[in-house]
Amino acid sequence: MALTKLFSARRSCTTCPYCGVGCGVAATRESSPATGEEVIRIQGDTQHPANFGKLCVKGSSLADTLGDQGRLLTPQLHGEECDWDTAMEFAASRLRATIDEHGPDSVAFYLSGQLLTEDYYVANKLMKGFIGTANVDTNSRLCMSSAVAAYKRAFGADAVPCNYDDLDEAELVVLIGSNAAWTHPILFQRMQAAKAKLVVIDPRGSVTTEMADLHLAITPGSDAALFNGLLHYLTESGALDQRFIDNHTENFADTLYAAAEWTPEKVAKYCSVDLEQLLEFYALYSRTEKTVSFYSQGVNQSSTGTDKNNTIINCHLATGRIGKPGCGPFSITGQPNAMGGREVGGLANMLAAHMDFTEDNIDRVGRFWSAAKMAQGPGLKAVELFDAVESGQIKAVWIMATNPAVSMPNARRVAAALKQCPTVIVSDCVGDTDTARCADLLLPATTWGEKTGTVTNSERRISRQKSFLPKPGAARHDWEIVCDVARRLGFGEAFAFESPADIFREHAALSGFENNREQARRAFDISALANISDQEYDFLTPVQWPVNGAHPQGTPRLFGDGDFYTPSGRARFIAVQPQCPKQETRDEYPLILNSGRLRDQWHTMTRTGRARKLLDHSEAPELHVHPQEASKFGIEDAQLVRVASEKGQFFGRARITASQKPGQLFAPIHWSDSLAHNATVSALAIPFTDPVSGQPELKQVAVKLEPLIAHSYACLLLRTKAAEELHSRLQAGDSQLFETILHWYRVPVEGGYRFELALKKQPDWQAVAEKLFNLSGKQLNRKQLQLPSGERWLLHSEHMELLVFTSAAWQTLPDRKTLESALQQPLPDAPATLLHDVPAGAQMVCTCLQVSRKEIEAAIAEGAASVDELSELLGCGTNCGSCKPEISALLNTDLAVTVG
Ligand SMILES: Nc1nc2c(c(=O)[nH]1)N[C@H]1C(S)=C(S)[C@@H](COP(=O)(O)OP(=O)(O)OC[C@H]3O[C@@H](n4cnc5c(=O)[nH]c(N)nc54)[C@H](O)[C@@H]3O)O[C@H]1N2
Ligand SMILES: Nc1nc2c(c(=O)[nH]1)N[C@H]1C(S)=C(S)[C@@H](COP(=O)(O)OP(=O)(O)OC[C@H]3O[C@@H](n4cnc5c(=O)[nH]c(N)nc54)[C@H](O)[C@@H]3O)O[C@H]1N2
Ligand code: SF4
Ligand SMILES: [Mo]
Repeated sequence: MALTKLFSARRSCTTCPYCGVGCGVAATRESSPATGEEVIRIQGDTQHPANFGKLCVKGSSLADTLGDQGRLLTPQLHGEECDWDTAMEFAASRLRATIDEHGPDSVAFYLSGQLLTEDYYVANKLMKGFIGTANVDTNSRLCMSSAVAAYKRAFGADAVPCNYDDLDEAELVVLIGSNAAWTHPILFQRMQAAKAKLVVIDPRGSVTTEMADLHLAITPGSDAALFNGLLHYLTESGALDQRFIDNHTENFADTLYAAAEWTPEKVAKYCSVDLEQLLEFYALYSRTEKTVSFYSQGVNQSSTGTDKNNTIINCHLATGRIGKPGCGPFSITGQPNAMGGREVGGLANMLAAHMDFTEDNIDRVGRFWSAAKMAQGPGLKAVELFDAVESGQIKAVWIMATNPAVSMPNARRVAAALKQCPTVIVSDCVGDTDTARCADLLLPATTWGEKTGTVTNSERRISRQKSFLPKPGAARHDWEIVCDVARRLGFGEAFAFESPADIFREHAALSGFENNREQARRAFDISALANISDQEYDFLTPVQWPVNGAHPQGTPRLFGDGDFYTPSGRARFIAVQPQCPKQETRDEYPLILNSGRLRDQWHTMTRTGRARKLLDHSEAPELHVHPQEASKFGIEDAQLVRVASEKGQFFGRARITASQKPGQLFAPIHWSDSLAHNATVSALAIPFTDPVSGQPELKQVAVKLEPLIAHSYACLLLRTKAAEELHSRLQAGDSQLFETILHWYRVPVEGGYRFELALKKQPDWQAVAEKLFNLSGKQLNRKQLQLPSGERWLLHSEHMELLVFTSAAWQTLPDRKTLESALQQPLPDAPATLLHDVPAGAQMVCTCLQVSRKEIEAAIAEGAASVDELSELLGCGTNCGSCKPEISALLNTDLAVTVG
């Protein structure tokens, strides 16, 4: 995408805005040889220790997600554009009035692991030190809070012991509830290169499990039993490190006692895995000293996620496999700055800089901040927070850099609660999101490429994000917006920051403030950075905390000395009684719905959804179903289906695949009401939460399934203006349209949008065209074609503002890429040609080089026998390599699993 108003240095080293791997990115301004315009070229930063120059498909497509289209460029008050002064006065006066009338606990902030540390720090400081409430929570509650709680229980601190080198050095990597091949691709590539044995624990098959030496497809939610059983086995097989247990831990006996009943036989039955395979895993773990457990949402997003995390940690403590190269319990973070949020105290139960709400800490932080009004205890956690919005206890909420109307469990109720909340402020870089539609005040924020600050990745490494683009429109940085409101609330002195560097220095100073054994020893200490100059901040080399007097160059690994942050200095074993998911299947809801990520999309698609090529891998909401279930419910591949729980419904296209187990379904989390009809998967989850961490159970939802029978299908190509008109009608639930439309989703294309519709009946297209697009009947041409598969017809306007293709079967509509070309160059005979075109359905495996699954399968049939051979032949996998695991899975025809 061409960008003309560029101003900064030619090459800028920054960090990827997506996953918690935290890859270094080099953004370079270049002039395009074709047009002479300046363009941004994105490459991996070869100097960055997270990725050494590599980027996955999302990172390497970053340039395609830039540009002003769809951006929120001016503040909007009640749907009308306004200036910043009006916007800020509204925000401050509403907050002030609410606090005056109902007290500080009637206001809340809901933040995000995608904010930079500096943004996060000022928001947390404003609420907890000056407004006087701890009602500040974050989407990390849905993501990492069980991992945080488990680390704190075990180590006395939220401190990740390991680093990425441990993945290189490990001889065994156990992935638990992680689809790393898709969600942490660059780390997965590192694991593959290191050739450690790979065991994957996941109820469903995925590209990650395809690459595993052993895949244990356990019953959903049964992980704690598996690891209790492992602890028991380690004891029986003499694999304990008794010295470590005696000298550096506590509570071992009780924990072992709780695990003792979990014999391999009992575990195999409980987890429904093959006993021999289970024993193979246990034996492998038992004999492999260099073991890393790498875990993520499959264990975190559970009503007993903290316990599950602790059962994993228990096994590392029992074998002393912690604090040594190639070892450790490695909770991998999802968002680019989930860690930074944890450091500043972005979670409602933390105060700041790894201090929680003890009297001493409240006093300590209060003195450091010269706080006007310190919060006196923990605030509401995400689910409680939105419940309080619903009940009216919270009367003003400010949401920054997250989309809770899509990502929270029982999402529709969250949206409804927001709609009736007296004051909702939303800061986002994009204007059209499900959450933005609930806002009274919309604030345009800068985003990646424009903003400046720091992020911390999964291995505690702090890196710089740097701006290389100007602020678009009237957008402002999140920290600037917060500080402006703070000043208007009368706290100017405490928020007189002039730059992110200023904020960072204060944050670093607080981390070291009275941080010692006598006062309050904390793991998070970056005091060595408290006095860095602006220039040093700008050129900060990525560094792992603690960074203090004792470790001025940072600390790659923690706990090597067996000294922990608990009062006794010993790590704690936690005795766990495994529990089933709270959302239990029953007659009416007999299936378990699992949800997660796709390879090429990021969350609610506000960024990745703008890059056309990232939709080639998967462009529509989908549902993965086992063949047995499909035949039971009368579902064919690619058919539209409805999944419903007692809370909501989800529509998607069935993908029949043996990678799913019978009784289980899987849906991607990425689509929302902004992009499709009934495609918000979190709307189905009942918000049961973990009692320790407050993290909701998102991975196991009891549901029912049924086919949706469409009368016919239509594919519409519209230029931007007409597309926006249709989109707003669809979103407003236009009853006339919905008399004929069963389901829709939208795909951005060059020059406009493509809408895919499943129809209840054919609408009167001429009337629709006239009403929506101001095209009179005369301007529309109609062409008809009788094919063996049925009648197919096309309606188009003279200048191709509108092209409609309809057919009885979705699969027989023409190839979409060819159709899309008609919007770019309206050829006089295009429509007729298009009607005859090849059918759709070629899924791209290699997004970068545009190599489809069909091409790869054909080459395999011709004799290509390795990924390398296919790469040489077709080019697939030669850019970012994110698709290599999938190519490898296609080569393994025995498995014949449809992945993704
Ligand atoms: N491409 C892409 N990458 C991303 C993101 C993205 O949006 N897109 N988001 C980032 C974020 S914020 C996060 S948090 C991470 C998440 O990274 P992951 O946790 O790897 O991703 P998910 O797809 O949510 O879920 C992982 C796996 O958990 C499995 N699972 C479900 N139930 C259970 C269970 O009971 N036990 C076990 N053992 N496994 C289970 C699912 O089948 C799924 O394969 O990804 C990050 N990376
Ligand atoms: N069913 C189910 N639900 C889930 C999950 C699941 O696996 N299953 N996973 C959960 C997890 S782990 C996560 S992390 C969440 C993610 O869910 P969300 O956080 O709700 O999703 P995002 O799309 O990442 O929302 C980020 C928003 O911030 C905006 N944004 C981007 N950059 C900036 C910026 O610099 N400033 C501001 N102000 N805004 C910005 C984006 O446009 C976008 O609207 O979903 C959770 N929900
Ligand atoms: S693995 Fe991909 S998404 Fe994650 S930080 Fe690296 S380039 Fe970005
Ligand atoms: Mo996440």
